[in-house]
Parts: sequence; C-alpha cells; structure tokens
Amino acid sequence: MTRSELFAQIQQKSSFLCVGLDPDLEKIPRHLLAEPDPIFSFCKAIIEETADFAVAYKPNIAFFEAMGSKGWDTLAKVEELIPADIFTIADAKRGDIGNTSKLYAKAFFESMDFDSITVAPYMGEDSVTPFLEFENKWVILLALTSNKGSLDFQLIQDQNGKALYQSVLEKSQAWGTPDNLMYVVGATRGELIGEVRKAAPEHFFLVPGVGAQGGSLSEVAKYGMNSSCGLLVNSSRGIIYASNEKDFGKAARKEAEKLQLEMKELLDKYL
Ligand code: OMP
Repeated sequence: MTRSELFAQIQQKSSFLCVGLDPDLEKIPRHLLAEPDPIFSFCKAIIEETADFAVAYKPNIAFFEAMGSKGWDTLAKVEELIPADIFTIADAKRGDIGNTSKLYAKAFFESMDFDSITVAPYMGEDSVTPFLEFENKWVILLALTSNKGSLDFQLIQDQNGKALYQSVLEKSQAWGTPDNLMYVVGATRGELIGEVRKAAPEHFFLVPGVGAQGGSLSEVAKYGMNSSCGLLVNSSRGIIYASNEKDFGKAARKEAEKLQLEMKELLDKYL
C-alpha cells in the first residue's frame, strides 16, 4: 500500500486507528475454546466488528508463533481475512545480518502478504535495508518505544547530548523514505513525540501505548500529527478484551468506535 492510499483511507474513515491483534488463549472468551481454531474465530470476529473504524491491523507475531506450526497457519489465515484496503503490520520486531533479514522479509512480504513489518534498528543498516527492497512494502523501525525498558538504551545521550533514539532517526532516514519507512513511537512518551516529529517531519509513526498502557491520544495528536496525519495509533488489549463474554465482538466494536470518534475530532482540529 502506498502512503497516499493510506492517507486516503484515513480521510475516508476519519480514523487513524490500528487494531492490535494480540490473541491469547488464556484471555479469549471461554466459549471459543470449543471452536476448531479458537484464535482464528476470535480474530475473525474482532476484524469483522472493527473494520469500519480501523485503517490498520497489527497482528503481534508472538501470540501466533507461541502456538507452534498451527499458530503460523492461523496467522496466515488471519492475514488473508483482513480487507485488502486496510494496512497490515506484522509486528515481528525482526532484524539480523543482511542475508537473514532478506529471508525474514520474504517470509512476511512474499509467503505472507503483509504491507509492513516492525524491525529493530540495533544491528544497523545492512539488517534493515533488505526489508526496504520490496515494492510497496514498509519497514516500521523501533525509535522510541512505550515500555519502561526504553530508558535503558534509547534515551542514553552521546557526548554531544544526542539521545540514541535521535541517532536512529537521523541515520535511518538515509536508508528509506517517508514512502517506505515508518517509526515506532510510544504513546507514553508525551511531548517527546514532538521531538521525534521534528526529527522526522514527513514519516508516519506507529504509536502503541494508548489504552492498556495509559498513553494519551490527544497528546499523541497534538505533538505527532503532520499534514497527512502521519499517525497510526494502536490499541490492542483495550479493544480486543473489552469483554470476555459472548458479546466480545460488539464490545470491541464499541471501543474501536469510541477511539475513532476521538480521532475524528483530532483530525478536524489539527489537519
Ligand atoms: P496494548 O498495550 O495491549 O494496546 O498492546 C500494545 C501492542 O503494541 C503490543 O502488541 C506490543 O507488543 C506493541 N508495542 C508496544 O506496546 N510498545 C512499543 O513500543 C512497540 C510496540 C510495537 O512495536 O507494536
């Protein structure tokens, strides 16, 4: 999917919502356990109920691969089920020496047909560029993550006072363009999102951390939105586990709609 197609969808749906698919057998409604593939049935219901409000889906690969080969089959079926006009993110956080990254890219872009993959920048340019060689496919590079551990390395400053995440932003912009490279920026990072936006004015940001992790959607929009929105804000648990009963699909729909309505207001305000 191209950047202009993504922006067109955001405008059409008045939404920059990414629904995170983190399906955990321990957490899904109990009645689904009688289904042949409970995780697939769960994701199917979530996708059907939220597709009106979502511009992206982000299956977190860990939740599928934890189930072994069956989990990979389920992931492939889920990916195929997502409507073609909705952006798909394989949240795999990969990255390795070049020839290995190339095969990770093939796995997610060719064997499966994801639009994008999350990639860790730690191993540097040759670990990232193999993912950028696929037409209309995207790398979403970890820049400033939402978790507590982001303090361990990402905010360490060099002798000139530049934080590591800033070096990642600066350097990696030579590897890709705003048409094939996005950044992960945690919603829990408040006004630091504004610093990231200054460093990468054109790029889309994938912003996890609203909902269960407590990040503020209005702050994200205030500090992070650019003239083509430039944001995909993810919520996983806050949507998919809104109810643990038979009404879980409808409850997810309600949460997704709530976020979409807030997003509409923010788009009207800042775009
Ligand atoms: P919830 O906290 O349930 O909304 O889930 C957040 C999702 O985003 C999970 O799948 C995380 O793995 C992912 N995530 C973060 O929470 N923080 C980050 O900094 C980056 C990610 C990610 O790359 O998606």
